[in-house]
Amino acid sequence: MQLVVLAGGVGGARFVRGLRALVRRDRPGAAITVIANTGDDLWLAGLRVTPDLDSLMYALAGVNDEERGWGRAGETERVSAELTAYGVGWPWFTLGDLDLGTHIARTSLLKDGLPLSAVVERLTTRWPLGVRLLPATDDEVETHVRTAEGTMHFEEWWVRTRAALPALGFEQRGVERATAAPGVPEAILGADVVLIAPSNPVVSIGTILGIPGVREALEATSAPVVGLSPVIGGAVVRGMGDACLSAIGVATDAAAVARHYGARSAGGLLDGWLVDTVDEDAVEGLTAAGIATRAVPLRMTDDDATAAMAQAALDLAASR
Ligand code: FO1
Repeated sequence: MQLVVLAGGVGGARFVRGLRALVRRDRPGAAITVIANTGDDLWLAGLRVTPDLDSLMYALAGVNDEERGWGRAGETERVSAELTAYGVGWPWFTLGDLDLGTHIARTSLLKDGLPLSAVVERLTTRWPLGVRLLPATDDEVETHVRTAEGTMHFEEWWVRTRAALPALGFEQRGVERATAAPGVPEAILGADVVLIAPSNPVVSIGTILGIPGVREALEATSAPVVGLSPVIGGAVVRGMGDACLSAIGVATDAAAVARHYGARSAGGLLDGWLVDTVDEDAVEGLTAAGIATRAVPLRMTDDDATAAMAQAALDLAASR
């Protein structure tokens, strides 16, 4: 069974780890391919930093800082302090010493001419992740945020301003020239199920969907597409995704996000959608709109809870 997941960083990593646990326990023959958002990526201190790929890699390798959701466990920041002393990089965007090892290795391989997807493959051979990790694209497509103070890289908006500056719009710099990374369309077309992780619908999932070739593959695949709501009881579970949703005029609500993604039968993305039990009242309306919806517990409190969510998503996909 070929499972494909579209995922961002922090929420995506938690979800994929639970899906992997489910597969290892119940479906050992299944394979998982993760298509990761690369819109948060940036050049900083001369290094290529890829936040969502790194959150996924570190979490699946079991070396992530579980508390923060990004970076490495047991991190130190000696080099970062030196960079700040020299006024290099962003003092408010900490690159830990172990994390810098990843960025230096990635940048070195990129400079050797490897495309990002080959770099990811090379870096992840260090750990048995149990999934295939693919960047949505090998091209540099960075999310920039338009604000009243001007346009800035997503990471500056997200980390320096804590998404407190109202976002007037998002732009994917270079997306018109980009193509999906090798293996991405094939994975989607060959999938038995495509899952949309409970990641940021705008800057993570939305960015992946905007990469030329991705949406076409999603329209063409015979696989059912089932998403899990990143919004529970009118609030995003982590992060500041609500700031992104309001910027595009979508309410921070489980049903609104599903309608934003759209029903596949009406030219949108979703065949199925999982909402948390507190959002049970959304089930009837969404199902009537062509998005088969079920209400199940969606809090990823641990791998078992997340595995149960993943099972519910696979059950919903199978019922299509
Ligand atoms: N997030 C923060 O809130 N503060 C930081 O200093 C920070 C540094 C950082 C360095 C590398 C990296 O891969 C991620 C980092 N993040 C930091 C998290 C980052 O903003 C998120 O991983 C995503 O880009 C948003 O979900």
